[in-house]
Amino acid sequence: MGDRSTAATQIDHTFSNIVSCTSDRAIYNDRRSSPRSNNNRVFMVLRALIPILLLLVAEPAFTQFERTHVNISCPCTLTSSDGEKAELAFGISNNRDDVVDELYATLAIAGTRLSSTSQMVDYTAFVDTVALNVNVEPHSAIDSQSFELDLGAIPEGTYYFEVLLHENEIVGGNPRLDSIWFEGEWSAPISTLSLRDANYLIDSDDDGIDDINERLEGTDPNDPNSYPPDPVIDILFLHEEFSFEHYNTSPNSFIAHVLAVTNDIYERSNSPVQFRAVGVQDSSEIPEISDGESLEESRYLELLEEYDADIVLVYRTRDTWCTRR
Ligand SMILES: [Ca+2]
Ligand SMILES: [Ca+2]
Repeated sequence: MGDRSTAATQIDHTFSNIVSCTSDRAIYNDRRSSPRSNNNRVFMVLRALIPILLLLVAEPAFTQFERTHVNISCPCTLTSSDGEKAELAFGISNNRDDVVDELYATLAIAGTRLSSTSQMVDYTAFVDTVALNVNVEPHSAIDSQSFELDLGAIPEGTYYFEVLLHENEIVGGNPRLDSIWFEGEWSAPISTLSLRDANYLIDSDDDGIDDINERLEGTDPNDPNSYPPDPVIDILFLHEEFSFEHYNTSPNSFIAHVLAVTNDIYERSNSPVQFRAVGVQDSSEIPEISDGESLEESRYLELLEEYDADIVLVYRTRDTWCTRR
């Protein structure tokens, strides 16, 4: 029988394992969604899980970093005075050993448009691509420059704007060097635009919550006494039918214990986030998880909605890389 701290460490490690076995799915779904769904709770989930997510994404992220080494530098702005032409302004840094002289920027939109049957449907599109005509010397940067784009005929709807930086004129299929999102939704048809990059590091009133999330949550980004309540992450736990058999306890008891210890650890770390189980189901009720595959995205989203959960975690004992015996 181990002492309390050893047990706590082990249980926390177990929870980390639960998260790590499934959070790749969470990242995938978050990346696939437009910023419309990137609400504060999801953001808080990801922020709370950053140490674990870093482990998961470290290898591909580092690979990408090594491959690109050419980045957009902000502040970045996107403005239009007539809804037809837009002015895009940003800087570029080149950390490569050679000159970068063939760059393109593509403006993209993601959001919802009005369909022919008068329904709002998800919509993403490339709006325009512009050759930047800049030379960026090795290991140097150029200050913000302006580039003109055509907004064209953006369908009626509401959209977020993204800029992709790439080296080949055709953006599709080519690896992008970098990309940034602009803050806030904008309605089309567009008469004017006035956007700046979504920077989650700006916390004007220093209350610990960045300005963007304060605006999303309806609190005052300039008043340190106005801030959102501490986030609670609602988790739907799925597990194989006999996953917890070897712990000699019921799944509900095991998960409740894991959550209690995890919440205690976060609280002692002064991290204002708490985790809460909103459901525990096994593979007899959710048979899709019994084959070792990830949930289909549509099923994942269905479960999120059904349980009003922020994240779905799947606990398995027989995964090749998540084995716990
Ligand atoms: Ca703030
Ligand atoms: Ca505030």
